Amino acid sequence: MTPLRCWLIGLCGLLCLNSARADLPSPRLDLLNPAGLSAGNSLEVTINGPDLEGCERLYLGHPGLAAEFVKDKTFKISAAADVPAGTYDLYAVGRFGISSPRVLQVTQGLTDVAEVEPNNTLAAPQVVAINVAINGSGDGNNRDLYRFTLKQGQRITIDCFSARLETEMDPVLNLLSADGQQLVSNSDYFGRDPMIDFIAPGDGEYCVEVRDLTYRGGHPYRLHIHDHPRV
Ligand SMILES: [Ca+2]
Ligand SMILES: [Ca+2]
Repeated sequence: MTPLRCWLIGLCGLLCLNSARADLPSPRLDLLNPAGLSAGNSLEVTINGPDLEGCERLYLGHPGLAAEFVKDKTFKISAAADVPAGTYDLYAVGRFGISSPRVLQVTQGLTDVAEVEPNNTLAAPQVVAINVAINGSGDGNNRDLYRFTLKQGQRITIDCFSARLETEMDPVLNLLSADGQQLVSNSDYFGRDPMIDFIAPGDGEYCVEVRDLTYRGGHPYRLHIHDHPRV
């Protein structure tokens, strides 16, 4: 066999090996919805991504976090009351091995609230309390409105988590008075995540509007509305 032939055979073998490797399943977590929960709470999450067949187990990056398989791509996640606030890596484990990670947020001192659609108009927003973490999804060309009551002088933070939770929404926040006048707007505070620090000028109802700058929709976000000190 000539040296050239040996070299070509070797090259073919290498190409075939690389091709075989490229065809191997590669589990990837593209979606975790909701992307977080409050310490001391449990809620169902759904996952999605390629090559997640046979996935009945999640690996969570804190001993106080647990996951129970519910059905295909649905799990019940629990966070013990003493899990510190922060973000933790979450992996799916299935037939093709362990996936790439996604971020799970754990909060302390906030109540989890699930978004309820339709919430698209100032006449019919979703009514929420203060000190909540709302698990919502962007609406494409539409918007999400949440109404709450404040006392004069009450200081609140409205903080929308998207990029920090590795989701693809590019949120914009508009804070409106009860009659729909825009009071404050923000689109980028923590990278592409917006935040509003607001002191109520009077007793009454206020409404925060969340929309996706890219009009894509379907991407989860977590909206914190609280009057805790911001650290
Ligand atoms: Ca929505
Ligand atoms: Ca909506």
